[in-house]
Amino acid sequence: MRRRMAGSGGLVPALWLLVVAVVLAAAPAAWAQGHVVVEGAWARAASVGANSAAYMRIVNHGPDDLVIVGAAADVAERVEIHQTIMEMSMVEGRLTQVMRMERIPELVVPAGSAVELVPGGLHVMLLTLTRELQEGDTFELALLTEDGGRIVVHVPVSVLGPAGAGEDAHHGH
Ligand SMILES: [Cu+2]
Repeated sequence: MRRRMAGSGGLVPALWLLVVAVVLAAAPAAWAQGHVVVEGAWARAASVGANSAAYMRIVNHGPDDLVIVGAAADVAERVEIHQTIMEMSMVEGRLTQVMRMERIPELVVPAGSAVELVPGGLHVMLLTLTRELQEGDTFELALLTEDGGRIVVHVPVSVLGPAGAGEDAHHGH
């Protein structure tokens, strides 16, 4: 009796280790292996010390929602996910529509769906550039996912936006 208990007790932890190893190996690789496609990425040219923003279309072909909890790039002191809000506000005694940006803690791209990051909407904010972003430059931006994964995007710098970006946006359905 005692011997049998000891035998099964030794097997269970070994199985758990195997399960944990498989999950750790599968989670980040899933995003890197084509479930997520980032299209039309670009960032606005700006000088050192100024702010800029990166835009793109994130397509999630996976079976699970993609939850982006932040972003990282070595071209700015801080990188945040922002949304733009239109508000009615009193300006010099007149009710005026005012555009305001705020940081969002997470950006969800639903399974089988896409989210557009565009000027005047969602964007990746690059706060206080540590490097000048010039037309023709490219830098690496990592989108950080809830499960600890990184989606690395090579972002070209542009003054006006990528040629044909407007067309990409219409391929939706
Ligand atoms: Cu912003």
